Amino acid sequence: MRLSLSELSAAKALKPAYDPASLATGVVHFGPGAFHRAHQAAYFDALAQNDPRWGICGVSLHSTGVRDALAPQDGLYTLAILDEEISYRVIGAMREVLVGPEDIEAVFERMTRPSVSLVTSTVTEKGYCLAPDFSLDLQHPDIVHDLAHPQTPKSFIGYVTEGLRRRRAQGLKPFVLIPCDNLPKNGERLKAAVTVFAGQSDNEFARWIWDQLQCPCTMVDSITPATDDELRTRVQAVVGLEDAWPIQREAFTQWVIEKHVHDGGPDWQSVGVTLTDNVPAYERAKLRLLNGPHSTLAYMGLHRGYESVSEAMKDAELADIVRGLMIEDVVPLLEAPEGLDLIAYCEDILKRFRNPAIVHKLSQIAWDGSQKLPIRILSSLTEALDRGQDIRRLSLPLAAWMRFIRSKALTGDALTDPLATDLIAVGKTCQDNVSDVSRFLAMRSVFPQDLATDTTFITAIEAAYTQLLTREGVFA
Ligand code: CS2
Repeated sequence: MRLSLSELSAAKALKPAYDPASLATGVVHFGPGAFHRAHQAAYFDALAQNDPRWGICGVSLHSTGVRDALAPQDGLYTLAILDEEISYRVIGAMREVLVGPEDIEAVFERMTRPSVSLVTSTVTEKGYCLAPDFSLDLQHPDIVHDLAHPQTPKSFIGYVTEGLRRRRAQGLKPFVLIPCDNLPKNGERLKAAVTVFAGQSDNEFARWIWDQLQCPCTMVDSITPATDDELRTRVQAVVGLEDAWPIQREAFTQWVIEKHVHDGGPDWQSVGVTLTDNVPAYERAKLRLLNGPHSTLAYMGLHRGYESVSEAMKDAELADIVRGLMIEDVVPLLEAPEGLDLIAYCEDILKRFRNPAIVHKLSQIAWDGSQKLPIRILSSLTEALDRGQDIRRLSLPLAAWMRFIRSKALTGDALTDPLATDLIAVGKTCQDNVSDVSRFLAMRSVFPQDLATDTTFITAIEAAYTQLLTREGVFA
């Protein structure tokens, strides 16, 4: 028997204490992948217990997978919380999933409903089509396409802008736009990108967006490994119903949203969302103390032959490198958000990394390194360099990433990265000696000129690269 509204009562899991079918669509979410369904959808599900206005319409921009899995299940899926305690919960907030390219007008119909006052996104770093300086990349092929064909966009930016244009034409207020990706100043940058896009054809419209659109910055956090068949089997055994796409995550979850104006918006605080004026402090701490170490474990751990985060954390030397990087290298660069002890925050993160109840694949975290490393590691490294701090340890993940690209180029395994073609081309020219470093540093889309030509940086990165080549990455 498959999970669905008619079978819901049979599910041996925590069930929605409301009728999912009665929810109104209040949110259009772009990118209804695992992270969204583990994180924001769980908050909307909690809101729905008391307020039926926040049902979600998910919009996939590329694949049909989520729609095909969830449509026969009436949008229901199981959230497995795997930690010291294990629990299973059926989420009812996802009311429908549309596939953008198949149903563009339906997407705009949802975006222009008066009941829809929120648009959220988890489209990954690359989904915002930004240049290395975080401004809209007007050369990006999807942006070029969308500027020429605004009614049939391909990019998230194109959808949002056209949705806003239609709302304005119908005399509706803009929706509140809440990006939920690991991008510094995500709200500020998204708003700037949408305004620039609109301004390419209509300055008045761009001004309307600039004046009226609320696009708060956010910090989102919950470790969410990709779904695999093991999880499907496990969920079916425990819940007693087949579920084509359950989701797993740790117990910890955090959502911090910049204070903003949203008349009649959700009662965020009632479901544990933090509203603050100081999102940058949370976001910098999280990007640099969780995501940076994650990427470090990914590239260094793969180099040492490990598969998952918890396995890599059992390597005492690697765990020491990561702890040192967090506490000695990064913490001194940060301002603590109010009431947060950064050292305790680091220890909690290290404990989360050791969580034996989940298998978080290093290869999953290793995706899109060209987009992630500048935000997660280079940001700290550049500041450490400016302050004259030791940057040898912060250079290790970058050198390990270069080795990772080299090994992909050698084996011919697929590399998931928007710059894959360029990276593999560089990887293929590697000589497996220190001269490889300069080939990577020449990539301006990853390493800014000032940094790439700094002699202290070059020396540190070459030393780290040599260390990885000659020994098992011992850091002395
Ligand atoms: C991870 C994140 O895959 C990755 O790059 O670092 O997805 C991480 O698990 C989340 O940001 C945790 O909130």
